[in-house]
Formats: sequence, C-alpha cells, structure tokens
Amino acid sequence: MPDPIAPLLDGLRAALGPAAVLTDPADTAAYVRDWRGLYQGATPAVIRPADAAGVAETVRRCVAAGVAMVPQGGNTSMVGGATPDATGRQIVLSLARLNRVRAVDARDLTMTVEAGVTLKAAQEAAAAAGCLLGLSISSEGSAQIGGVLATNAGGNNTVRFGNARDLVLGLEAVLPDGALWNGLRRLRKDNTGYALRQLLVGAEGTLGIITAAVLKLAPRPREVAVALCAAASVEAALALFGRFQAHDPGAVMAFEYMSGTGMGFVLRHIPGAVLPLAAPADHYVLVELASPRADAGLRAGMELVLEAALEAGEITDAALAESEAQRAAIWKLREEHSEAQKREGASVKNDVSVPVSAVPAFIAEATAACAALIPGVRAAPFGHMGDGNIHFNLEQPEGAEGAAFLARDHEIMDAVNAVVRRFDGSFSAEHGVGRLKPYMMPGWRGGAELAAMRAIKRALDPKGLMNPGKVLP
Ligand code: 2HG
Ligand code: ZN
Repeated sequence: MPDPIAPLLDGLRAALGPAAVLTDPADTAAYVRDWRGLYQGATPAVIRPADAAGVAETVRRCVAAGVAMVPQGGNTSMVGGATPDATGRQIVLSLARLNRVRAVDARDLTMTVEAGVTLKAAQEAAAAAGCLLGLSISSEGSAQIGGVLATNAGGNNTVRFGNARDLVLGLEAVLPDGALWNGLRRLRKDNTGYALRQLLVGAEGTLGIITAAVLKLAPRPREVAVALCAAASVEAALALFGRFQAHDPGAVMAFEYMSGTGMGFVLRHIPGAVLPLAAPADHYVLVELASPRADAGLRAGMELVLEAALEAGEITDAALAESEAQRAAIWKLREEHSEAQKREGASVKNDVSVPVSAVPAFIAEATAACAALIPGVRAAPFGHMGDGNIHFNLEQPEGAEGAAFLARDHEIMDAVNAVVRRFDGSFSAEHGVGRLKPYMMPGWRGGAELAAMRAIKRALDPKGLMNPGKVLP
C-alpha cells in the first residue's frame, strides 16, 4: 500500500495553505515532547488550522487517509496527553491559531471562546467586561481552553466554582467523522438528550476535538483577601478550612495546602521567592477570600478567623497581603511548586483526590508507605485541600540517581494509590489519564464502567484515530 502521509500533507497544504503544515523537525520539535520530558514522540507534521472549519477539514482528510491525530493546545499536560507516540505516524493537530474571544456577555454572564485562547487571555477578557472566569490553574499562561476542557481541569477555584466541566454551557467540536458540531448554546437549562458537551469534556481528545466553548462567568470580585499561614499540622490546616467554611463558605475562593518540603524547594530554586513569615514551617496554607461586594468586610473576617486559629494553636503565624503585589508574591510561592520540584531533581507525581475530611490521614499514610518503599524519598505534598485534591509528589532522595528513581515510578504510584483506594479516592483528580495512567483504568474503572467507555469510543471513533493510546488501555 502506498504511504498515505505524503498525499495527505499535500492535500492539507492545498486546503489550509502551506503555512498551516509544519514538517521541518526544527519547527515540530516543541510539539512532540511533553514539558515534563517524560515522552519523546515523533510526527510527520504539525497541522495548524486557522479556524474550526479548518479543523474539520483536517479531521476529514486524516480519517480518509487512516492517519491518527493528536490534538494539542498549550502542551502543558502532566500525563503526556498531548504528545504523539514514537512511531512517527501520528499527526499533531494544534489548536493554537483558534485564538479568538468571540463574545463576552456581562448580562448573561457567559463568554464564547475558541480552543486556542490561553486560559489567562480568557480570564483577562472576562475581567475587561467586569466579569470573572472562575477557573485558575498554575499553567494558565500557556494552557489553552481546548485542553483545559478536554482534561476537565480543576485548579485553585474548584472549591468555589467547581471544575472546568461545571463552567461549560455549550461547545463547538469536530467529531471523529469530521462533522463540525455547533452546540454553542448559552442556556442555563437545556435538557435535550445526552449531554454531548459533557461527554467531550474530560475525554482528552479521544472522542472529538473541541474548537470553542460557551463558559459561565461570575461577577468580578471587588474585594479580595489573601493570607499565607504556617500551620501546626495537616489536621490543623483542615481545621482552619473548617473555620473559614463555617464563617462564610461563599467567600472562600481558594484553600491550598503546601508542605514545608515543597516550600523549601520553591525558596531554594525560584528567583525572587521570599517567605513572608517569621520562620519556615512544616505546613503552610494559602487562603483566598473574594466577593463581588466592595463592602464585604473580607479583611476583618479573615483576621477574625486567623486570630481564633492562632489562639487554638492551629496556626503559628500568618501574613495578610496588603497590596496586589503582595498577593501575587504569596500566590507565586504556591504556583511555582511544580517548577521548583522539577529543578530539585527527578520527581514522581500523584494527582490524587480523597474526601476532604480524609486529607490528613491520607497524607500521613501515603508518606509512611513511600518512606518504607524508598528510604530517603522526599514527599512534597501540596494542592487543593479545599476540594480534596492533593498533589502527592515525591522527590528523589538527595544525591540519588534521577533515572533510577524514575524507573520506579509505577511502584511509587501503586504504593500511593493503594492508600488512595483505602479512602475511596481517585488516582487522577484533575490532570487526566493521558499516556501515563491508562494501565490503571482496569483496576479502578473496570467492569461495567470501562465497558461502557469502550462502547462509546467504538461508536464515535470506530477507526480509533482520535488521540490513540490515551485514556483507555
Ligand atoms: C498545580 O496545582 C498543578 O499547581 C500542578 O496541578 C501539580 O505539579 C503538580 O503536580
Ligand atoms: Zn493542581
């Protein structure tokens, strides 16, 4: 059989223009490797359509040629979800040029954005209209809306607004047969059969390619209060969360836990990172309160809660941001955790969730399990305590060989997941399954659930050309 790729690329050049087809390895290199450096793939071409019709055209031509596609946005996946395999037979379909904010409606509190708009640009467009897009993740400067939705990203504001899925009212997508589906409805109520939009959200590009979405907005906050606290223990950090929830659950915008180990990496590796507290601690909490009211009295409420927690011995110190610059500096200590862990050496990530109340016991038991498995391993758990999603990341023992440590990644993940299972948690809370975790699916989602997922995949993508090797084992 003649190789279908050369004629496919000729056809795509003719249909989309030569600039939309990258084949020079110098141009495609950045698309075939994930940012963590876990996966080095290969591709004959990166296709960069300018609009949804171009995406549909690309999919139709790839399907006709029997060539697999790997959709890619900002290439910030933690699980290799956007990287092609090493065969050099999978096309990378970049959504980056679909970068228009089509509409923002401050009365309906919705925005319509294309897949290639970065999350940060979408937040800024919402803010410019006096609104808030209630989704914030550490990679928001690079991550694009299409990938954010395809992975059902969570992040810092899940405690207030839910996950990406909860913000989606409508979707436009190219289905695996190349049909362009316009489901960009802006309705708060719409019970008309299967919620196709929700099927595509979280499917990681295995059931179609999201090209645009209608997202829910909220009124823009007029008062914000942020504090960094030194907590006496993980239990104490959770008790502090309980205090804020009891005081005013509607005000909590983020409640993030950080271990002393992880914060130590940030202070060591991130230029400009400064701890605004008297002394380093073993446990930290970042809490953000926000209200659309300018007279909500958040600062006073924050002080009240923190004073009570100080008196109870749950926290030993706290710094309240006095300015936007201080607020950003405190958030930087949290957002740079991944980068700092990368610079410290090899690390194995466990993006897991347990019921919020179980977070302290989970961290204690997972820490013990990993110490027993690899003496000297450095647990640096951090993350979204307010929704139960902890990044239970492990850094190689000091002085150990990084590659040897990484070679044990399955062993480490399995040890942590055994603890997760005891608490009825999830092995992937917000990063998705990607290429890293399909092997876990039968053990966690086997039986009726996986069978139904396979049936859906077969029905929509019978040729298996949409992001193969991801999600399903
Ligand atoms: C975060 O919460 C991201 O900052 C990254 O989800 C987590 O690096 C990680 O494991
Ligand atoms: Zn996270």
